[in-house]
Amino acid sequence: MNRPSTAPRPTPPGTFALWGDLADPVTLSVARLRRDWEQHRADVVFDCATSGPQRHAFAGPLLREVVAAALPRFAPLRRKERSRLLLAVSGGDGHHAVLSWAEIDADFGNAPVLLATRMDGRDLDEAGTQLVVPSDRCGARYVSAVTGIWLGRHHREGAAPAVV
Ligand SMILES: Nc1nc2c(c(=O)[nH]1)N[C@H]1C(S)=C(S)[C@@H](COP(=O)(O)O)O[C@H]1N2
Ligand SMILES: [Mo]
Repeated sequence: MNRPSTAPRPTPPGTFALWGDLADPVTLSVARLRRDWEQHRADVVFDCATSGPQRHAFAGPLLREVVAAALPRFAPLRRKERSRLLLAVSGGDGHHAVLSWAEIDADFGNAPVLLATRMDGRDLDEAGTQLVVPSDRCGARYVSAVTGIWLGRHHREGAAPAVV
């Protein structure tokens, strides 16, 4: 963790940028997610406010393993430093969802959040990876066609606003 990187340029179709408070942003393809990390399965049901319950079968690596392996300097952070990390996941259509790192960290919430390489028997190489949050009841954080994942630290700047 050191100097902030700038926002990435648009990535090639089906790929996403991993960037933020990190020395070296990387661009990852679905093929690389499949090749370089163990694939986990998740059969999920989530609810959508507009279209009702959806059932899907996903496979892909754990988000925490991709972030930790792609950014080796991150791994040695102590638990107390990890507790203020944030992740923002962006779809190419402008849909965004945030997670706290602690939700997925094995020392904290340990949620098996995936970056899918496959959905319902179809590879996602062309569409791009999809965030899979099996512990969510609602589908809004299942961001599809992911183009960016930002990792950053919360910074408290100045005094808290006065309570009115
Ligand atoms: N990129 C992107 N991903 C998205 C959304 C979106 O608008 N854009 N909508 C979310 C919402 S609200 C739901 S309920 C699910 C819908 O999943 P479905 O395609 O299986 O219905 O996708 C989620 N992922
Ligand atoms: Mo939804």
